Amino acid sequence: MKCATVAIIGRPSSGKSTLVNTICERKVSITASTPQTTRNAIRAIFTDQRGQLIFTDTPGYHTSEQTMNLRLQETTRSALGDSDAILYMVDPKRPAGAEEQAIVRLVLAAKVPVVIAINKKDIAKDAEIAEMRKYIAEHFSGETPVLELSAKDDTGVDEVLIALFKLAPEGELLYPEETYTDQPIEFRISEIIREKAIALVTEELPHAIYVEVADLEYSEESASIWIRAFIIVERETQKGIVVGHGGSGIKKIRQGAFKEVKKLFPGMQVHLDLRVKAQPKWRKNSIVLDRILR
Ligand SMILES: Nc1nc2c(ncn2[C@@H]2O[C@H](COP(=O)(O)OP(=O)(O)OP(=O)(O)O)[C@@H](O)[C@H]2O)c(=O)[nH]1
Ligand SMILES: [Mg+2]
Repeated sequence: MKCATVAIIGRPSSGKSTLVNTICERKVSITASTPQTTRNAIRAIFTDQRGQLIFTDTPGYHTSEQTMNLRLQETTRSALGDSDAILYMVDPKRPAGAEEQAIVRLVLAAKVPVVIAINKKDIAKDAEIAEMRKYIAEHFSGETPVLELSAKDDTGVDEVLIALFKLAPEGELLYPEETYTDQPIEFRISEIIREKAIALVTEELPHAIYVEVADLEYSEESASIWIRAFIIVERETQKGIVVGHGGSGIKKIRQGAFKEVKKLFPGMQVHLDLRVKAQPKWRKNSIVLDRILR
């Protein structure tokens, strides 16, 4: 049996969370078309007859000095330090710049085996992939596996797993076979709601949103669960954008989230109550950040 912990690192929006979802064949980590979606180190566990790969999906590495961003960078760096291997994901649609360079430095400094995944091959032009390969060859040894894939279309993903199992050490499974994540249920619910809220808004607003599950009440008697959650924005004026005309926005978020949250509680009746509130400057508030960026 083989068993390895694998940190997935890459720039925001390179497709890290999409990949773990494809590998685990379910939503383990939320995704969005806007960058900087993942805010925590998210475990995604894959097990088959070869053994177990314990992935850590990390926040996209973005070089900015803002308080929250520095915390996200720290989360990513510590995931790298704790891993047997790194899966370094690049987006060939975006030219490598200073940010990519900072990631290359981190990856090399970790001194663990690396597999490089050139993602989005379904939309990348041959010239863009060639350009990315050239960049990689300038920084990594010729022995580093470089694979092309589409995390979205599930092409080339098996080859990534093969490459990772090849370098994984022998070891017993760390998690039971059927486990695919270790996220607490409140966290999963809040992430699902955040995904639906982010999908609805544009520009800077996705970054101004966090979600908190305030109440989770089980009733065994009626096989039901009551969930009360807050979607929190930074300014009063942003509340209306989330709520939408005549409540259409919040209704859409609730419907989308409800469908997925229900799957987490099979056979139970789910009640999902969503409220929107503003909390000025939460992204600089260390009490909030400590709570949501565990
Ligand atoms: N065409 C195409 N789009 C992809 C592929 N993989 C991911 N995407 C899209 O890229 C966007 C970002 O995907 P995510 O998986 O959220 O990216 P991420 O690297 O986790 O982003 P952060 O959490 O912000 O670091 C989404 O719109 C995905 O649908 C792919 O293989 N092909
Ligand atoms: Mg992500």
